[in-house]
Amino acid sequence: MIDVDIYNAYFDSLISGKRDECRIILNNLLEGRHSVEEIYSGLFERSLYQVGDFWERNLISVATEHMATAITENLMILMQPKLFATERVGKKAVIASVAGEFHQVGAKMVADVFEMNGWDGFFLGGNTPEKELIRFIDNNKPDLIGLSLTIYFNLPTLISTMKQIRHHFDDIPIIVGGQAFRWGGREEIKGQIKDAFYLESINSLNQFF
Ligand code: B12
Repeated sequence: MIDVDIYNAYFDSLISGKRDECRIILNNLLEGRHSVEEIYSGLFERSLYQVGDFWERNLISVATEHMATAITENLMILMQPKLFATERVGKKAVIASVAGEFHQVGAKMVADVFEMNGWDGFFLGGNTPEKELIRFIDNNKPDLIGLSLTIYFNLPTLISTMKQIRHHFDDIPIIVGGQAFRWGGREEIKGQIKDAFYLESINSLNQFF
């Protein structure tokens, strides 16, 4: 667990745009006993959720929220030595957010967890057009597909994308996750698409490793 004072110092630096201070705090945590998962959930996820909360309450501007997200995405690059140190296992996962879904940090974390466990984690980012996703899957023949959803209104797009994937590829398991499922949708996934699963968090990915 990340010390509360360290977290608070990081959060203050993040919303003040002090990139170098964020970097120093992160590097100290990486040199200490903190795992990638702890940093992803206890530092990056927690701070972005707090950014969202501050934005909702008008305590920070949209510009500050954009800046905090950009800083976080840059800091995630510093995690790379930890991610690629693992021996490759010869498996591939394609991870994306569907068309209309611009939130991509969670999906990137999922792809990183696969990389850290020796898989090739192809990360396609946010707002991935359905046809392009299908084409990418066809070209790369992954062992698993992961889709991330944050905005509940994008659920119909997610479901139609999953149906298209299943239409073209009968046997590649699909996992889905993200904050949208706080509002519902888990049953639709389970009932409508073969070999499709909702996963609560990145910790649930351990079943694949
Ligand atoms: C950054 C941000 C944006 C950025 C995203 C940029 C980017 N590069 O990703 C931009 C500016 C695009 C944006 C836009 C919008 N946003 Co926004 N955004 C956020 C913010 C502040 C952070 C998102 C984030 O990265 N969180 C951190 C990641 C790590 O968390 P995560 O996605 O939940 O992922 C974790 C788990 O869910 C899980 N997971 C995620 N995906 C998957 C997939 C699988 C397979 C698995 C196993 C696990 C898994 O693992 C991750 C790690 O633990 C959130 C606040 C929040 N609570 O998250 C608001 C938030 C999500 N946004 C919100 C809103 C309303 C919007 C807009 C509608 C605003 C608007 N009026 O335009 C638009 C919608 C755009 C769209 N169509 O997608 C609301 C949503 C409210 C709701 N009830 O749905 C939030 C919660 C803010 C708030 N407090 O109100 N946003």
